Order: sequence, then structure tokens, then C-alpha cells
Amino acid sequence: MPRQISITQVRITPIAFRDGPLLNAAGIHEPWALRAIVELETSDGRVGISETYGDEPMLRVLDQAKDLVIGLSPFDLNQMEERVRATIKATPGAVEFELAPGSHAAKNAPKVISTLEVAMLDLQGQIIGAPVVDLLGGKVRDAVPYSAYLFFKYAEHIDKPYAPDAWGEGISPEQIVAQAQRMIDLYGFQSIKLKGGVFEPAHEIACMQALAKAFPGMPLRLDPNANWTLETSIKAAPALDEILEYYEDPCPGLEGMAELQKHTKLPLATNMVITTMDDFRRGCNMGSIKVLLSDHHYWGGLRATQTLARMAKLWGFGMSMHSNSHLGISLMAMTHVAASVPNLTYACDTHYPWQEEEVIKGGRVVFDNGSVRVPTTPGLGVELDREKLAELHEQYLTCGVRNRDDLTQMRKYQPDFTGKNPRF
Ligand code: GKR
Ligand code: MG
Repeated sequence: MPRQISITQVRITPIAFRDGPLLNAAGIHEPWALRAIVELETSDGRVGISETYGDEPMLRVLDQAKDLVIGLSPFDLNQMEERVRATIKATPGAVEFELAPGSHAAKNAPKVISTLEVAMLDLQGQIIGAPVVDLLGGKVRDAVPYSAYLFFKYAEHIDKPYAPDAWGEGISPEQIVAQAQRMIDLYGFQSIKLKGGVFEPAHEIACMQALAKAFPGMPLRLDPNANWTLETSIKAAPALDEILEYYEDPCPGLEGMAELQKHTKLPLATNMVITTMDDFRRGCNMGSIKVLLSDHHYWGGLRATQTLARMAKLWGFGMSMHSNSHLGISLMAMTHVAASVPNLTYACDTHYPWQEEEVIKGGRVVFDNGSVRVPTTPGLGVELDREKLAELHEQYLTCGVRNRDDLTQMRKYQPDFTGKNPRF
């Protein structure tokens, strides 16, 4: 009987994998990105898996939470949630990284709930022989489209910890078009996002114009991560109005975005000004956005993402999905939930093309015409490759990175880099 199966063990393994010299509003990615792989083992010997943030504050809260599920059935999601909410609080003084909402300590409980929920749903699926998407009400699409997520980048990390990646430098409009072409050739993406907030807005607009010219009719997005002032964002709007599908987080704050929305024909999108239900309520009242980027890792899980999507529908917001550097377990969780949400109609973000390593059996997840097929096998549909896990854990132990710090990394290239936000 499924209900007699209980969780007997929780394993948390921090890992580090190679990440490119990708530029953003805060600075530049370090050579190693961190994640944590969580395994829940059951009394009948099954293992449910999940992937989440791997920075030190997150590892500490995961450690506090791990005993909370011992003895629970994998079907006890509500009890798990109650226990986590009662125990896991915001950690004062935790390292927070403004442009990645997943690092906010206030989200400790939703982040832990999400991590445990995904592994428990994986177990539920294995027990009853159904893919996770079926536990979420079934799929409304067979494959989930992702977008080509472009970054300005240097050819190589200044620390030179390993051989440079195959993407080369990405700074000029020509290089950004070439990066897009390579990503589309490799994965078949049918929409493009450029991470902005790095160079003068005129340069970033020129890159978007070059993309529009090179890929006529392709939906395009630009995301300056709130590194443009309201004034700059208003000034940039006419040039972008005709070429973007949405304008993502150009300027800071719900108020700024609400004002900007009056000056652009474009829908404004966010994963920065609405990251909690309180922001959601205020954003609705203020008319700050038209598209919300969900992210199950910090919104409280797959079922919470479905609730969020229902609220977005009620308020007339479109839905897209946010990402940080991640591997295939996260990609599969994203795919299951996105396949279950009818109004998630924009192609989801993913950093996956920038990652070369994997922890799942069979290696990297395959994209077909820019989409990931929704698994039909039980649970998440992916299993841990223990050898790779051990390798990536070893990299974690030796890499020296414990908290993402794009600002300090950038100062190795530009000692006077201020990291001021908004900078333009
Ligand atoms: O990985 O550099 C990055 C991104 O800028 C990330 O930190 C953001 O959270 O992808 C994200 C976004 O859409 O804002
Ligand atoms: Mg964004």
C-alpha cells in the first residue's frame, strides 16, 4: 500500500559545475556554479530526487529541514509544508544576491518546501507508476518550449581554471547574433532572450536590432535586471516597442515599472519586482507588469506554481518562467510543471545551454526544436548518475566558491567596477 511507504533517509549533496564567464548587471559569473542535489530514500528502497540552490545559507536551511520529512509518506505534502513553515525561518545576515530572487533569505521556507515537494512527487510518481505531470493534473502540452538565453560574455574566465568554452566572446552585435545562431543551430530554440544591464543601453538596443534583423519574426526579449533607471527605460522604449515580445525588468521597483508601463506599448515582465504574494497583490493594484516569470525553486514548488498561474490568469497576466544556472533535474521539474499550466504560453528561460556537465543518467537533456518533451515514465523521469554526482561533489569541495558573488569576480577584471544599480 503506497501509504505504508515512508521516508527513512535524506541526503543533501552540494555540487559545483563549470559555468561560463557570463556578464550581468551585478558583474560576471564565477567559473563554478553551485547547486544542491537532494535525495529522499524510502522504507521500500526508492529514491526521490530534487535539485536546488547550493550556496551556504541554503545548505544550512536544508540541513535544518532534513529531519522534518523522516517518517512521512511521500504523499504527505501538506504535512511536510506545515512542518517546514513552522521550523524554517528567514536567516538574518544571509548572503543575498539581488538579481537572483532564489538567494533571498526571506524565501527560505518556500525554497525548502519546493525542494522536498519535487523529490516527494518524484517518489509518488514512482510508487503509482505515473509521471509527475500526471500528479499535477496531467499535461496540456507534450513538449515545453524554452528560449535561447543569450549573454554578453568574455571568451575566457580571468582565473583560467579550465579550457575556454566553445562560445567565444559575445560583446558586439555581430557576436551576439552569432551566439544566437549557434544556440539555435544546436537546440532549435524559437525565441530569444538577451541578458542586458551590462553595457550602455544604446549598445544593448543595437544588439536587439541586429537580432531582429537576423531572425525576422522571432520573438525577442531583453532583460537589464533593473540596471536602467526609469528615465533610461522610458527613453529606450520607442526603439524596443516594435521588436520585443516583452520588456523584462528594465528598471527597479513596482512603482518604476508601473510608471514605465504608461510609456511603452510592450508588456513589462518580471522576476524581480514580484517574487512574493505580497508583491503580487501590490503589483496588481499598481499595474506594474503584464507578464510574470514563475520559478518553482523559490515560489514554493510545482503546486504553488500552479496556484500562482491561476492567480496570474485571474489578473490577466501572461506567464513565463525564470531560471538560474541549473542542471537536468531542475530542467525536468520545470518541464513537468510548465506542461501542466495552460496559461504558461511564453517559452521558458533556461541557462541549460551554458552548462556542459550533468548529474543524471544518460547525460544531458535533449531539446527538440527548442522544446523538452514531457516524460511519460514514472516520477520526474530522470535518475541520478552516482559517479557524476561524486565527481561534481568533489568539484564543490575543491572549487573554493561557497556563495555566488558576481561583483567580486567582476572586480578581478575591472578593479574599479562599482556594481552600482541602476548603473545606466
Ligand atoms: O544568471 O546572470 C544570471 C541571471 O542574471 C540571473 O541571475 C537572473 O536571476 O536569469 C535571471 C533573470 O532572468 O533575471
Ligand atoms: Mg529576469
